[in-house]
Amino acid sequence: MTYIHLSEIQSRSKIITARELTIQFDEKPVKYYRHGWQSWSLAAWTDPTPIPVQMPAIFHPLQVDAQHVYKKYLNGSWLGAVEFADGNILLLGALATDAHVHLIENQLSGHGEAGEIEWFIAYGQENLVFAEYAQQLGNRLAPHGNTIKSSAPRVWCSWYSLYYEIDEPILHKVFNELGDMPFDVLQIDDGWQVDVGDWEVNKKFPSGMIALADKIKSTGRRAGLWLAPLIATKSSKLFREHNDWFLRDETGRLVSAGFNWGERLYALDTTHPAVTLWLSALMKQVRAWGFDYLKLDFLYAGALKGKRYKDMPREAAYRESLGVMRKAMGADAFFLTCGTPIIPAIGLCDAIRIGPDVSYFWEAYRDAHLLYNPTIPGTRNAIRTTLHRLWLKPLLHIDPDVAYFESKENQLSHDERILLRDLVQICEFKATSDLPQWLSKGEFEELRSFLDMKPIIKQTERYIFHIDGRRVDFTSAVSLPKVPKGLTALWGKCVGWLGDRYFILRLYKVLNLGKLRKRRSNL
Ligand code: 9PG
Repeated sequence: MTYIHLSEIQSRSKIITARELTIQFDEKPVKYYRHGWQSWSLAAWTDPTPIPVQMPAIFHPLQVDAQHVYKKYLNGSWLGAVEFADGNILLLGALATDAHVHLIENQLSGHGEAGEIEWFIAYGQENLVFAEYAQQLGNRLAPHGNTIKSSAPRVWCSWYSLYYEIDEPILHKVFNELGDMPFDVLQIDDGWQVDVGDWEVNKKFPSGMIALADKIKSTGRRAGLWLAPLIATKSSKLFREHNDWFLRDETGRLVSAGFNWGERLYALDTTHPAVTLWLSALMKQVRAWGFDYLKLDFLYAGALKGKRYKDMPREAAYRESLGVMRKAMGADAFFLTCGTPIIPAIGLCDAIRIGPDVSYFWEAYRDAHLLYNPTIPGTRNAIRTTLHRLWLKPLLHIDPDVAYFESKENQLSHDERILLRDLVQICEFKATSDLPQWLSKGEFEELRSFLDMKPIIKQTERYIFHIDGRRVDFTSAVSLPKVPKGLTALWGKCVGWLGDRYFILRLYKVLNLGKLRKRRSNL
């Protein structure tokens, strides 16, 4: 165990190799920077007090690092920081995978989960400290130069308007009506596949995947496709036919990868030689269809705790699987990672989703106040976490998720929609799912000028930016809900309990699908 006192690092940064490391300071911190494990997990400066364990627990594998979620003290993945009364911060960050940081009273500590690693420690002004950490991460995880090959693509993605309700005629209609809107990529999201695990085209696309990619390419754009290659639903053929490919714990039980699509999810053991071959073949197949922009999602599954075919640390195993997929898809493909543990993805992909999903609403009372869940889709959740991960920008393209322009099917206020658009401009990775059919003439033109804009961005305070000289204040999006007390807390527990029941989740899925179909019928 290595001990350091803050006075030893003031005014210069340090890199120390250790498995366990503790930095001691005398003054009580005023804020704590917690950094969640994967794209959707919370990242934010908060009061230095623990927050409730988010509910429902069934979602833990896909929303947080399930290994640490019940810890009573403040903790985060790979890095943590404290802010002192004078505004200076102390950051402790791992320069490797498989590491965790925690804060107990006046001690910020790091723990290498798989042995000795390098730790970056710096004290000073927030922006400088994070910039230096990003640089050091880049030196180690992207040593051949960062992966930013060109400017970020402008993407139309099918998810946030059509959700699962995509089919060939609807997408063709959208592609035609987008006209010459300056998108570089048209990306098909979830809904084209037979099942999660069975990456073959379903009946809604009778002309097949090659024809779909051809249709996109005929509009002069790159064809993009969503896949979740490291998970499978219980009902999939993959799960039934290759049960031995899935991750199990020490006792031989299947490891849960959470719940979605009204089903239990399981994770592939990516170190199994047959799985590696299957993943490579899948990437090559998708390229052969004509897609060269790949949004690979639910990737956390590759880094869950379990007993692997090859005995290696879980995040190192995940990183290796990203390398396998990258190699198979080719360096010329654009690779967006989503639902991914953050640090292990650096250097292997072109872009990374750095927050939870946006939504056509700001915040849901049930999710924010009863379940205390900041990872569930919602625009406020997305803005909060994305803002706190902007420091990753020098390393790779950062995806804040889509912006909205339509007001027809949207519950966001005008100001909320603008705030989200401003954040998207700051990130530079610009996408929307808006259907041309939903956009008024004015909104259609707003979208066009948004895509064409290259504003000058200046940050003057933690949450204050100037976009082409216009002051933008993100403060309204960053605070966390009040910790529920009394009856609200009790009611929250009940809702959380219900949310852990499979039959309730299945019922919820059916009701939700009805809602989505109704939205689509408004075309
Ligand atoms: C497709 C979507 C979209 C979206 C992704 C991902 O349960 N969850 O916490 C949860 C979070 C996000 C999520 C799905 C479930 O969305 O981020 O862009 O591709 O999958 O299913």
